[in-house]
Amino acid sequence: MTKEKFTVTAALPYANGPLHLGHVAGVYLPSDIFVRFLRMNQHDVAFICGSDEHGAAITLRAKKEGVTPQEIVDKYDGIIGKAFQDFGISFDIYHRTSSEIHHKTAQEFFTVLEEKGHFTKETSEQYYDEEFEQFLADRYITGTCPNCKKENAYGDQCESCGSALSPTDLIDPKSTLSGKTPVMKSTSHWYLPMERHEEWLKEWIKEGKLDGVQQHDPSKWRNQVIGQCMSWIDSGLRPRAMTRDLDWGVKVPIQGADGKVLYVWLDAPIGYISATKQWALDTNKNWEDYWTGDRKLVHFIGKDNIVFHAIIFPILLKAHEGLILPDNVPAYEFLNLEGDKISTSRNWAVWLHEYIASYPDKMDELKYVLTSIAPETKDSEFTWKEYQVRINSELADILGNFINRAMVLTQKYYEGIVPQLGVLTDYDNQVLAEIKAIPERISKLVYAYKLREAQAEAMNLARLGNKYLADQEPWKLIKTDPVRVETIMNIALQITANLSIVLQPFLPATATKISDFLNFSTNDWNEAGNPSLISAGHKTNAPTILFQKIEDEMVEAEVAKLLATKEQNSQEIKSNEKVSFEPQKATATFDDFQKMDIRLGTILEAEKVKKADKLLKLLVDTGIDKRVIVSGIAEHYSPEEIIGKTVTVLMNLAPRTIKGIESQGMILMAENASGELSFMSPEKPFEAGCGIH
Ligand code: B3M
Ligand code: ZN
Repeated sequence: MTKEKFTVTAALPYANGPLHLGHVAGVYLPSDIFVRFLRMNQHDVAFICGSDEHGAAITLRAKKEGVTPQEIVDKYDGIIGKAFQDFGISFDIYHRTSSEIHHKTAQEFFTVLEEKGHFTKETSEQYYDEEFEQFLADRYITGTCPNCKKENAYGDQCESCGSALSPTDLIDPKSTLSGKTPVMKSTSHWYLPMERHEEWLKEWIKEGKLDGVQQHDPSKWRNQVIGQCMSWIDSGLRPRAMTRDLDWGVKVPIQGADGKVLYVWLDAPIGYISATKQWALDTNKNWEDYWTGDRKLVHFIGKDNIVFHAIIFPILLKAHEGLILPDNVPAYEFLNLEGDKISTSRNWAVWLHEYIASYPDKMDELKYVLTSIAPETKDSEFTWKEYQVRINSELADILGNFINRAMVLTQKYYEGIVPQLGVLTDYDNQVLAEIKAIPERISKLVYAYKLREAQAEAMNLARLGNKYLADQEPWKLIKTDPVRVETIMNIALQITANLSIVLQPFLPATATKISDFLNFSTNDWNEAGNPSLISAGHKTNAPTILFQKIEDEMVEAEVAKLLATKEQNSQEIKSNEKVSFEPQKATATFDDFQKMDIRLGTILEAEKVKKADKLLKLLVDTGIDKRVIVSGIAEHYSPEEIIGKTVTVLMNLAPRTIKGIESQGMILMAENASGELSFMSPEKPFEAGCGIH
């Protein structure tokens, strides 16, 4: 394998909240596995990350917590950075976009593009919140997504379908600050005319070529990445504002641009470059070496970041000139949690720092489970039950069991000394052939960004070992054929040694433990596949148990914790309900009111209307007659519970035929903010027919 150069980035997490398992499974763990693997193959690698500390994600959080944006980023940068360290994500640098070097780098970048004529300055009407005296971009504005029609899409993107948006795309836009419908107001900004880049982008994304020269292999790009980019390009690229009217961010480096900062999606990816600069300063390197020449730039991201990394940042990099464009943008889908979307605002998440605090000796267990279920090509789901099953029946019963048997029997039979390899059977030869083949299969999968399958392949080596010992039963043969047992144990120890290598990218702590047991260690991937890694006569150590089984109590406690969150959320929703009632309607005259005949009526009969989920057919005693009324309350009341109730009836509403039934009037209901209904029943036992005036 030729040695290559890689700059690997992991999406900069917003310093507006802690990390949850979705972030870990879909960005940080896969990038870490990839990088550990590259390092073991002696490629030249820089692994870059840091906190994204600008943009509305930060300022809105600060407003919510009643503190300054600086306090927010300091707090969460600390929590996130520590969690990465404790969990064991092996960044070369974890930097911050609030740093001086970043502000300077981003401003210089902007200036280069401005001077080369890559921006246009335009004045336009933008949404503005009059109450808060602020323009509304990005997360300051929400509305219905024009693509997937889900509510609460942001002004820059929809988190449901991942599409990138502009505020004016939103249906029924509302200010996040005041909750009100914004007005339009004029302001000037620097725009990136993306449409100028359409042609080369198409060729580059679909064919991997830039000016006819092959840059990357598009068959290695995930379908959803190419698909999302092409659908964005095909729907027509438009100029995109690269500056904002805000006071938190990187100041626009142009005179007279007071009160304007760089768009967070302009400054954040440049954060990869400024972090590289800082790292180069710290370690005596040239940062340019990591952003120029024959180096592969790889961005690990979540699917909601695709267009920013595969379209906008490449435009900026190319426009700047001299910098490399990404070789691949492995984007991950979303990880759900126990049947629901992970949500920071609803606290529906397993927080990494909390997991670490609760289970400080179970990092590899979590890594294993998250890689096994990683949302590589479609959304996937984490449940505590699956966490338990995978650890108990895979890590403990297969890997742990095999290693323990191999090491314990070596202690027992040979006082820890590796025995001789003797005459080989066909079975032995098959096993040795597999030892040779597996590392190559893992390599292929890792280079294809199929880390889930790659880890499964590494586990296949443990499966092979476990089965080999179970089939050969050295514990029985030791009495009848001790010479044969030497060969079996030698092979079992070769498998063990190979596991200490191939597991390293995925389960680094476990691999180290196995190395300690064996008293053998290498971090050179090329040594894997060798069926005689450790020689006869080598002294090994007594093992300890690799994986404790996960008890039902732990699963139950974690699920209970989540359910408590759910309960708390629904309480909060209830207590927030007072907020949004309809404003008063236009004035009605006394005559208007007099026209309406409203009386008490008693429900005599009630039944569901066929093929209509919402409707009940009622027979109501109105004092003057018994009449049929169709009412849309079936989702709130069952027929049985309302028979006999005295309610309020609008008598002289023009009859309407609903689902073939003529409805002669309407039952009046009160409705609260969450859409619950209540009858308007008399406070005293008044009878049907009484008028309401
Ligand atoms: N801060 C992550 C997110 O969308 C965003 C990534 C920036 S990477 C340059 O949650
Ligand atoms: Zn959408």
